[in-house]
Amino acid sequence: MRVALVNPPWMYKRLYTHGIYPPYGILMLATQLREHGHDAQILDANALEWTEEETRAQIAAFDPDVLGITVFTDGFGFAERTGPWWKRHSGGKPLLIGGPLVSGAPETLLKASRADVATIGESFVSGPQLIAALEKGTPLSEVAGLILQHADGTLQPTGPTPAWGNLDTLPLPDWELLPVELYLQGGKQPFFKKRRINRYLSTITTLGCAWRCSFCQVPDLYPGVRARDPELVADEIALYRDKYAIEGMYFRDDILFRPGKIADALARKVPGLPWSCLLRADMMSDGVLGKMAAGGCVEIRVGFESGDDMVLSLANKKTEVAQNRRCIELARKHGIAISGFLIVGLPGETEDSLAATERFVRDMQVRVSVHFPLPLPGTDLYRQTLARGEIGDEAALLRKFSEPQLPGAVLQPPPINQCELPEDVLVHWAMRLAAAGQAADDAQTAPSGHADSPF
Ligand code: B12
Ligand code: SF4
Repeated sequence: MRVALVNPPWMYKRLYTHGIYPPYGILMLATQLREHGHDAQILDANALEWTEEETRAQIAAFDPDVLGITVFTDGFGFAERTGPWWKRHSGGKPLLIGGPLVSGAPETLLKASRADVATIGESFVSGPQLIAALEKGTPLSEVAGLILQHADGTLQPTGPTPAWGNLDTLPLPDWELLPVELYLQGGKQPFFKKRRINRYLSTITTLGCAWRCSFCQVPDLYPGVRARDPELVADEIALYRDKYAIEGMYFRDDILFRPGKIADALARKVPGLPWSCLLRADMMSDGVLGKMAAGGCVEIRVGFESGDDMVLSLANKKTEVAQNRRCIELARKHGIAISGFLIVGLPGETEDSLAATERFVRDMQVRVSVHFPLPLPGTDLYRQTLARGEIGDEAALLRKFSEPQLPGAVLQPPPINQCELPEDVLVHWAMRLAAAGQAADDAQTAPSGHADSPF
């Protein structure tokens, strides 16, 4: 079958001027579908900088039998405008939607986009089965892990999503399905710009997370934790070094599990190749950071979130400020650059907690990117907001997520305030914290690694 999988133009692009990011979910799905003999193509509107109209023209030109759209946080508007267009244009050919926002709010996305099928959670098993069923004309209700939308608008869940048990048996992503040269260069400004690493790719080694922070959807998206064999991860990276002459690697895992083991494998198989990843402070010890440095790690980024233990505890973060401070010291001891993320306005936030966060940033002289909390469907924060009666119309909320970011703003003010402080106070503190983080970054004599997005 001819299957077009679309990575929509990102509305948050303004935040990501320093790099482009592969749509890993549809990259994996397209790779699998091609292995099954389908003509699957990715229409990468984000990387190729197509407008919505250009994207629809590209879809029309490819003329697929099936259209699929991946929907992230900012993708509601595109799905809402493009789904009905596709139905009219194609005379009713199938429309599939998937991705994190769909998994969190499937009913709202199905209604708005008029899609026939939503995949829930991962689609390593359900995705190929779904396309096979469409090709053969067998009932889609026999494929588990979907929600079907019938012509009369009724919705039919097809049962729990089957998980792909052993990630090592998944095919490696076929980067040729994307404009790989653009990704290698990291967009207009290289991702590792400050380190003068000009060619890099990324990979994912883990699905799921062992923690359950209130604002994060990952624990709901992939229950449990599955991780790839570090030796095979290192083999994949060696392959990219040989095939694409990469000079660096970025791990896209939410949290890189077993960083010491991965570092050991990289030290043997791709010695000297610099890499970077996301981690939790409480996973870092002197020994692990030493191994990571020896294995090529040049930068870690950590979800500090707040400089106040009460705010961290209410967010179920399960790390303490002292652990974040210690992690920064240890990383620097091993010559690993460290930066992190803050969330301004989590439940329990006060001017005192924000002042504590500012002290943390200034004392530690650490670069931070600053965000407001989004109640993402599928998170505990969303459920808390819903229980307070503050969600109302879910479609209106998701539409708000897909508004372009304000020029020059750290982020738009939170769509739903999660604390007692007024919005203008939160915006003021967010700017102040961002400035403190920037000052820390400017003060570093050594290059601090990523010049990339605030995410
Ligand atoms: C890498 C990453 C990024 C990268 C790149 C994003 C990208 N295009 O891949 C960057 C850094 C840019 C990024 C930015 C942001 N991200 Co992000 N990111 C991730 C991360 C860590 C991995 C995504 C991934 O590749 N997963 C692995 C693949 C294999 O899984 P998948 O995408 O879910 O796809 C599978 C299925 O969903 C399905 N599928 C997906 N699409 C489709 C389409 C069809 C048609 C079908 C049939 C199936 C299907 O098939 C895939 C294979 O099974 C996830 C967390 C996570 N573990 O998923 C957060 C996550 C997706 N991000 C999140 C957030 C909040 C953001 C930001 C808003 C943060 C911010 N404040 O700026 C921005 C938004 C950017 C945007 N335009 O949407 C949330 C999304 C919540 C939501 N409901 O949308 C997540 C879940 C993390 C969290 N905190 O909860 N992110
Ligand atoms: S924020 Fe990080 S540590 Fe917390 S649940 Fe999400 S992935 Fe896990």
